[in-house]
Amino acid sequence: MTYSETIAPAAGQQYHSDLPAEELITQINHLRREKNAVILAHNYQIPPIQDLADFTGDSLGLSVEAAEADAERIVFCGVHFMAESAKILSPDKQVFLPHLGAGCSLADSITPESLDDWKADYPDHTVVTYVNSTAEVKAESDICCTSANAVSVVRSLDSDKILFTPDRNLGRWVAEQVPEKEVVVYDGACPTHDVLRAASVERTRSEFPEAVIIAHPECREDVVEIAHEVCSTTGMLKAVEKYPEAKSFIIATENGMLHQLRQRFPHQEFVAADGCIGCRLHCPYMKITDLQDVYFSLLYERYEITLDDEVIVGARRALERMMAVPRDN
Ligand code: CIZ
Repeated sequence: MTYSETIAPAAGQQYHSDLPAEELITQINHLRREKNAVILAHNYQIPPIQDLADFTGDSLGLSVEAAEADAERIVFCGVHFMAESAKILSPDKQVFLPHLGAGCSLADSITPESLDDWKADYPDHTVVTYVNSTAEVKAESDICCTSANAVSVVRSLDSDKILFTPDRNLGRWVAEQVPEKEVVVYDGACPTHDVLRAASVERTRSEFPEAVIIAHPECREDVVEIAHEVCSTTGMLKAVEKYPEAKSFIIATENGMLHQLRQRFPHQEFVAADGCIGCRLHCPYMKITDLQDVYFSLLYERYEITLDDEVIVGARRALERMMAVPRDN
């Protein structure tokens, strides 16, 4: 069977292909050329998807790459808010999310309505919203931030009163580093990061006593406190370069990151911080997309991300304001 012979299922039916992985990859490669599409894979995606992508990285970096790419279509292998960010930065391109089940509980923890209610209690505060949020929430915010630039963004603001949303762990970490400002933090969290405790990391460390511990700032305080480096997924790739002599690293973030690290640094060892091959550091939403979803996404041009113009304008303003902030680390 070739890509053109595949029959689209009736409405409500699951798309399914019996093609083996190698054939799916062949068909994906054919389709991406035919459709002038760029395939993006977040660092937390399954390894076969990371391996076939044109670009791998964090959500904002990928959206910026896609905006600069000479492509008509973007297939974003990640979660829903990430594909929205790509659409916000490339409103004239078609953006597709291969699996509609790829949501994000952290992004869903705040809605435009709950943000408005919260803002009403703090009328003098400036709203800083982590990019792990819906486009509508971004559009209601003063400025966005990533886990890489959150501290610089908060420092850059004229205001000393900040509402930080939606991640309470990232917000607490930012507040600790910018003590001169009042940072009121929303009570959302990424369940994949929030489940990890220092005790699990210590158990892993007992097997790798010399390991460098690298943690994502979405982790809880007890984990961040014992880490040697605290950074975004892109920051982790740079952090490893600081330790050319280190034999092993304990990685406290979603386990998809281990694949990127092992590819880039094949002579060093990377282990999941929960000590059980990353079984708890597993985001079900990030892992829901597989090769056949990418194939059907290209073949049937689904599931297209559409956003109201007003939302695009508001969210883009918050993202561009963030992108104009110089990094101070
Ligand atoms: O925004 C992203 O890409 C996420 C979820 C994490 C990171 O640090 O790259």
